[in-house]
Amino acid sequence: MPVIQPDLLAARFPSTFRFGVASASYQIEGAATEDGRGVSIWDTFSRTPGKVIGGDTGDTACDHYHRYPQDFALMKKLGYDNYRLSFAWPRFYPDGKGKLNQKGVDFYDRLIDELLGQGINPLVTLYHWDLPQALEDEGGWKNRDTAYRFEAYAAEVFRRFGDRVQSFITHNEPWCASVLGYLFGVHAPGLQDMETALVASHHILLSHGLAVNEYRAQGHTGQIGITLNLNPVYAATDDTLDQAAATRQDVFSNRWFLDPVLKGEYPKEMEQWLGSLPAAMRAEDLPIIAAKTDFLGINFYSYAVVKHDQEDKLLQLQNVTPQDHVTDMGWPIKASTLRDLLNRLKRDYGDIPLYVTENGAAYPDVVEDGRIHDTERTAYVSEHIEACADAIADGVDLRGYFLWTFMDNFEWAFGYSKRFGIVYTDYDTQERIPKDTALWYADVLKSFRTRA
Ligand code: IFM
Repeated sequence: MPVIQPDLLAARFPSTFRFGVASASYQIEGAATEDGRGVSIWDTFSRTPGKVIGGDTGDTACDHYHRYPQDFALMKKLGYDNYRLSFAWPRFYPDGKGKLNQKGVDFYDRLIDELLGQGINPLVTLYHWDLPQALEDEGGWKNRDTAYRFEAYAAEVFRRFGDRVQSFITHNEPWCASVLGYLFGVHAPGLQDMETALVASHHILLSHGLAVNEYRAQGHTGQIGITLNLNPVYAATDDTLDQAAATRQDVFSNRWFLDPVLKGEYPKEMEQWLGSLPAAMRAEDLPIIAAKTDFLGINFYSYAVVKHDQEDKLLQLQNVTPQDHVTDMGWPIKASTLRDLLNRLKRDYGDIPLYVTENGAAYPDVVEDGRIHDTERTAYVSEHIEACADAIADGVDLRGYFLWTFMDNFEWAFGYSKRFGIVYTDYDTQERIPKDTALWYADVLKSFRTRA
């Protein structure tokens, strides 16, 4: 599919639409021990041999902690005027609770002021996976108390930043935090237990609802929501067994989180599949979890095609998604599935305002004469922005699109081996080089701002 011309693409969006770029604290900041920051579960996990490719850690990452003024100046130069970032809980509360670390607060004070000074609008995520290790030592998200500690941290952030930051996201991808972290063990804290993952997911969602209620109680006029990573699922055939397999995968990947947040209930299929839910997933928490949000954030990367397979232990299915068109992560690409997903959300969950809070692709970039010709990434982004425009034309209330990610950074268990940035990071020199996609996206945003 050809890359669509920036002005033609931009013309398809309403003037209120927010285009931006996204990032997360542990992936870019570095300065892991500076100014009183506490240890996070990702410090512990990445320093454990064998957990992250190449033994990489976020100790230095993009050194954004020291270079944010230059990074924001580059954003401004490229015309990116909406920026989704996350705050690191261990900078506020090194032990997750107790005494506030003033130097951590001061850092984000300076950072937010710098952003606003550059005319860039911040959207702040409170939790993008860097749980204070001290809380993990007390059980992490499987301990109900962590939800109340999160509420206290969120309350402090809202009090201090609620005037300057108009958009907050409570959690980023609770599916990853609980399933990758507590069931598959490939993310921090690296546990492998189904019941623990279920309970962790419930407490994360509880903490989300508590934070939303706290935001309202403080009387802020901005907006608050949650970001879920969603993966549309298709059955390989019309066969009823394959259709049922697709439903199971959809419950596992999507409805486990969508239903409690937007409907105040867990999918009944979960109980059929698991026998019963753990007692710690208290039914009386569901009205809190379903606290009304102002929007739903969606992180979208790929899709899945599945068929029934009795031999598979977890969900009795096999992933048969075509592998002929994949990114460097091996994630299959089909942009029309984003349009399907956005329409499905409207159909099944009502007309809640939606944001694509992440979308992007990793490719093995090479610098040639100071340029990075990342044509595959440009095509990926162009097709997906077009899918957003199609969904809006279908009547979906989509309000924004945030590209993942501004610059190459620490890609969790893949360390620095995967590059998702539209700006190239030279990890030896910390030089930033805008890739061709960054320049193309700058043109889209320029056309968007100046269109008739
Ligand atoms: O890098 C991650 C991000 O932290 C969360 N969403 C998916 C991205 C790519 O894997």
